[in-house]
Amino acid sequence: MIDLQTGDFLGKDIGSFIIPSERVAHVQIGNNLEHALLVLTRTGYTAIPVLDPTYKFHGLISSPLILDAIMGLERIEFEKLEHLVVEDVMNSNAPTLTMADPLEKGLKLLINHPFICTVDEEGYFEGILTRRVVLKQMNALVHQLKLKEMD
Ligand code: 4BW
Repeated sequence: MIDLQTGDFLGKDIGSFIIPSERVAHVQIGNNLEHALLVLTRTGYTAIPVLDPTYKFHGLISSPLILDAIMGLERIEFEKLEHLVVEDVMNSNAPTLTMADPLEKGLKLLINHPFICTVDEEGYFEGILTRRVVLKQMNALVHQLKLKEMD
């Protein structure tokens, strides 16, 4: 919860707002697209992080990227799912944050992205900052400010 006494919501480190890596669904760079589509479908998420076996962050994979990769001229080429790997298709230009970044930086990035991956200084994956978590905190802040106004 945001503390109104100490204030400065936007200046807070994002560390306390992230979903830790062990609770984030992910795939590995060498997995085939069939496996990635299974993970996306089973978890219900539209995009998830791509890591290597040492947990280094490499990019994001999403259902639209997978569908685009198997889209033929006249039909969806489902047989490609087995042969293409995540590394061939993922978005490797996704922005990242570090735990020490201020929430303000995360907030700006979340305007255009539903979640941002957090990495350490060597690029190892630490977790994600999602729109849901930030909006929940902001909603609580607005509510507290409203109650304070009524005092
Ligand atoms: O399975 C779900 N469980 C819950 N609790 N909420 C879900 C689930 N699937 C979707 N949602 C809700 C969340 O509010 O729909 C929003 C959009 O989902 P998305 O993007 O398009 O799949 C969710 O918003 P969010 O929590 O702010 O999450 C933003 C995005 O972050 C999600 C997904 O791409 C990613 N994400 C969130 N939690 C994740 C995750 N990726 C992997 N593992 C997780 N635990």
